[in-house]
Amino acid sequence: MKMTFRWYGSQSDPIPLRYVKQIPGMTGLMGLLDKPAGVDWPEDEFLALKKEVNDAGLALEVIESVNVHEDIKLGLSTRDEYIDHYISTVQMLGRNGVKVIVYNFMPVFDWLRTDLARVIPEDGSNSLYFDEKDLGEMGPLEIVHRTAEDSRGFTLPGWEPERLALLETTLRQYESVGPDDLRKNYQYFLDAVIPVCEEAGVRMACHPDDPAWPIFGLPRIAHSQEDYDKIVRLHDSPANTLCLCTGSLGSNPENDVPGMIRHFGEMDRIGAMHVRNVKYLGYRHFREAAHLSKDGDLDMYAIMKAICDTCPDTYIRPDHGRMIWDEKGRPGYGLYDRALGAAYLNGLWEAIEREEQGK
Ligand SMILES: [Mn+2]
Repeated sequence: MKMTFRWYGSQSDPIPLRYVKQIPGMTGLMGLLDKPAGVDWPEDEFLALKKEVNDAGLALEVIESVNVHEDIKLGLSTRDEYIDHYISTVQMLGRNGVKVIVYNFMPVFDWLRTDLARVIPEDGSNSLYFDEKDLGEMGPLEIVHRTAEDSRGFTLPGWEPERLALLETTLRQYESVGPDDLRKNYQYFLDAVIPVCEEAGVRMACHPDDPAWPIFGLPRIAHSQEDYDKIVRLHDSPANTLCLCTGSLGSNPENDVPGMIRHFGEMDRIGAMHVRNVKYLGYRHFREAAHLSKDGDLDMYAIMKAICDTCPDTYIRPDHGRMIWDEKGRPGYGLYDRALGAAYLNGLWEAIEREEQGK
């Protein structure tokens, strides 16, 4: 297991890289360039990022948020140009040492919450929170504006201003796209990109829908084991993998998260993992919790054990954290609670490995 950390780049992330390096057991980043979907990533900018990260003593083998353009998901005739850009980005990342690209195929909305700073009454910290009932009262446009206001000036992943400007048009375009249409468009994308990944030594890792069910009547096709079985079959290749995000999948208690890790780990279809905990508050109602098992509803020991047993070499990162100790930062992406999360996951890992060695 290689422990990594999401970092937004020195221009927009208040956390210095040396702080990241000082987290025990931290080996590298899941990094990104802040580019709109559909753009061919410039090599010079990536090389500058890579140098900065490597100079801090960290690896840059996983890249996140190489976002898939909406025209590809919609299957529009303009998609081929955007797929060409994607391919060129994959080739560029591959020749510069990147092993895994984390992405998603969610229509319009990336991850979604109804409150980005919900106070946890027990200890006064706050975390990201979702209650479907609140969505029922707000239309998609309203929730987007509220999210933008709550993010304290930071752009949230998947909520780039360029995309939001087109929101109404895009929502209308999806009215005629069902889950099977979306899967067909997904297959078209994978058929073009995966052979390039195989040559470039890169694995694509699909992040699940978050929360793990359809919203606003939009088709969503990546939130259960059954969904993921279909995705790995769309283009059968060791380069067509998943980024199992325990918090996203775990937002739906019907998902057996450790079981899913074992299922896809044994198939060698896990390219990366996001590991965090969630607390159920009711039907389609949850908040993000500290990583510790007893603070939420996921069995973090069982999750780490499943990783150790079936995909022990994968990249993982603590996913979102709470805001604690009065830290001011991007919701979900503060330093302190993610560092605590990494330390806790490393502790579980050491115990599991020792146990294995003792057998
Ligand atoms: Mn995640």
